[in-house]
Amino acid sequence: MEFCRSLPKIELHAHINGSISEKTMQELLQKRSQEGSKDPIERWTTTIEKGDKSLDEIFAMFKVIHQISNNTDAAYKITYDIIHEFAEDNVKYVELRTTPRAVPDTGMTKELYLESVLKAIADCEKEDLDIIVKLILAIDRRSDVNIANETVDLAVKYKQISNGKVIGIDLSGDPSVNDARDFIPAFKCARSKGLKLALHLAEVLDQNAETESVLDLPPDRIGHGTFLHPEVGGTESLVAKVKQHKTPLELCLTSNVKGRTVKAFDNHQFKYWYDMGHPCVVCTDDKGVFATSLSKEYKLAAETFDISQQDLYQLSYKAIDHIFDTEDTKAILRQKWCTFAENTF
Ligand code: 6MZ
Repeated sequence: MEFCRSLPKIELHAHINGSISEKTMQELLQKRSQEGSKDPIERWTTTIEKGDKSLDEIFAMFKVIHQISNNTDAAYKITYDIIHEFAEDNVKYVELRTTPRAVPDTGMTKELYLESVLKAIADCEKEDLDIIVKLILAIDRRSDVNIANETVDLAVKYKQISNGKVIGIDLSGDPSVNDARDFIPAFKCARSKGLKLALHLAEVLDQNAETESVLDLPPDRIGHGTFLHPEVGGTESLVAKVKQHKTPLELCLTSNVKGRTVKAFDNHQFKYWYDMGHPCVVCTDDKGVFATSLSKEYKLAAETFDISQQDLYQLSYKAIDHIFDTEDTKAILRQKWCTFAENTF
């Protein structure tokens, strides 16, 4: 664990409202009760520490989290705390992702929400933390095409205003709902405006047809890709497309096992792709909800798949190739990794 903690790391798949730590959640709840809020939420149990839950139960948890993070102050605090927590875990570069959200009751518009998140990122930057933070805007697949187009417009607008902090579009949300193909025009529009695409694909079984079409874009990265390969219900054709484009996979071990889409760690799709030398990036997904950290995920990967310290270092070093930021940022990061290697091996 000590090695995994000291290893410089890249986090490319972290949903803001799933990454809230227990500490932040308690502080937000305390503030609410001091303000006399009459919420039904008395005691928060964020994490799935003991025993796993189905994806349905996990999505129900997001609804509860969203009740607490329903105002701009909370959005700011959550983002600010998450960045500090990743920095403490030796994450040197993080791409956070979030779904723009409006809550009329508290006066929070999608714009005000994003401005709070971006202000937290900017304030952390001023503190000289040793971490670079970028933002991806998420399209929730439960929403309709008009909302997806609005999200792309917001990403374009805030990419400019924030001087490149917003760098991409994600597709996420309950994977059993709707069809990802409906959003292909929105993805193409985003790409034409200089945004990268990090899309959740094949997170659940029986999505081969939509996955096949979306892979033709192709996306710049794939979230999960749990059911791509034939052994688990995917197809050779899906695998061929992912391999042809060398599309990196964002892999979240704890999330998939706790969410019961993968039976056990040693069944995780990480093994299939890593063993063939395909680009794999270890990520947390929702470090709060799943009670994990990026260091823990590296340790899990090392223990489960018998990866040496040198190979673990390579795994984290190669993640730099798959960030959405510029070549200049990649060069800065590579320098940090080389310094670590010189001092360690
Ligand atoms: C799909 C997920 C997810 O956007 O409010 N989200 N979508 N699969 C997953 N695997 C477990 N984990 C999180 O963060 C919370 C939202 O992220 C998406 C869901 O849409 C969830 O509502 P934000 O910051």
